[in-house]
Amino acid sequence: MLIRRKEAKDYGTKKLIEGRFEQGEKCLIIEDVVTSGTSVMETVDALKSVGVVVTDAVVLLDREQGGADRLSSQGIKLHSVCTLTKVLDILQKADKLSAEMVKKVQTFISENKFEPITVNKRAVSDDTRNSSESNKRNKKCLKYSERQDLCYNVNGKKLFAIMEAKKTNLAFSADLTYSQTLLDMVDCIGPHVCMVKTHVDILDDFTPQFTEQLKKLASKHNFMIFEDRKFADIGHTVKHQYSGGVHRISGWADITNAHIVPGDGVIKGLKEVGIKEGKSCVLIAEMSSEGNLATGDYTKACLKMGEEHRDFVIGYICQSRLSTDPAFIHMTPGVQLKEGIDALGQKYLTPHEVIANKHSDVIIVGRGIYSAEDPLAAAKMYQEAGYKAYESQFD
Ligand code: 5BU
Repeated sequence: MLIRRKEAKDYGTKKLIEGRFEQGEKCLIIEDVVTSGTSVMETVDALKSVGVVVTDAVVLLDREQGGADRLSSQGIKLHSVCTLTKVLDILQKADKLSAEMVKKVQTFISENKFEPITVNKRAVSDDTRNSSESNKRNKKCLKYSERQDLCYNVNGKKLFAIMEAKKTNLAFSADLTYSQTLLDMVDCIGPHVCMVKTHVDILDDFTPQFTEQLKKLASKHNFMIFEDRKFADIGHTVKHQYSGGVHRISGWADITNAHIVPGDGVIKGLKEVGIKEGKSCVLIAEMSSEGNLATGDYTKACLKMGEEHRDFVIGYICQSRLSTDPAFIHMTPGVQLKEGIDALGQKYLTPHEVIANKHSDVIIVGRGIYSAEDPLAAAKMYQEAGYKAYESQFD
């Protein structure tokens, strides 16, 4: 028998899987209740990471909210001892539950189903992108608070929790070149953002103290730090780029990102460093710049890699929602209050277009804030526009 720990003990072997096993051995998972299937998938991932094969899981009660389909799409067959329908039937026949209550529960279950984990075809088909059918499907989106429970990585949960608590889906892209200017601006607009994104390599006066101060501001204002490093090399190299050099990114950035051009070795390399430090990654599935090549099959392959590494990958940089798995967070750069294009091909969409129409989750705004006459007032405007657009999806 093997046991999966929820967290590695901070003493001893630090293993997530306890027990005796040989690589390549098969293991059956036993669970008490399945709702979305997330917990079973986490166990599958932990077992796979140590070379144990899993194809089946047994559950005492299947709440029939889509968990079986989600697991099946990941190659896991779920066998349930009992389903919620059976339990309701037994209780009603034994006069323990009124017909009215049974109906209420059935309605709740049918309205709160989790969609199977699949690659959304909108990733490769522009024709369907604006179709009313796909818009209708996306209208059924879940609230941040509901999605946070489905995340596979602690940083995904944390980001959703911050967005809900601070009522903001605004990420500030702090592309400033002097540390103190950047820190002062972040201190000023910190209450209005869920995340601050940096390009630490454009700072003219970088010192390790800069990252210490940024971390302090992140605690003070409750935002996450995202270093937009865009790793794009083989696994062995990115491991060093992520943990070492002058910037030591894995030590202070909660989230970083990667291009998938090298294949999933880039994710594996980053994961080796980041996962034990509680860090996470987003994959660049699409870009905002004119003529970029991150489209079609490339985007599709990116989503697949994200799903395969969902213990570390929390979402995608993209121009619209791509994955139907509500655990993944979609972040969109190229946002200003007016649509347009800059002199170097950066294309801009409005917060409303990005969140309400394209169903992304986070707007990433740089010059729209730091080049504004009053950056604080601008940040408030973007916060309000982004959050209103999010809420409009539930009207
Ligand atoms: P802007 O000033 O709002 O245009 O800044 C956008 C930021 O997002 C900037 O840091 C870019 O490097 C970053 N970005 C982007 O604009 N488009 C992309 O596709 C990706 C990142 Br990936």
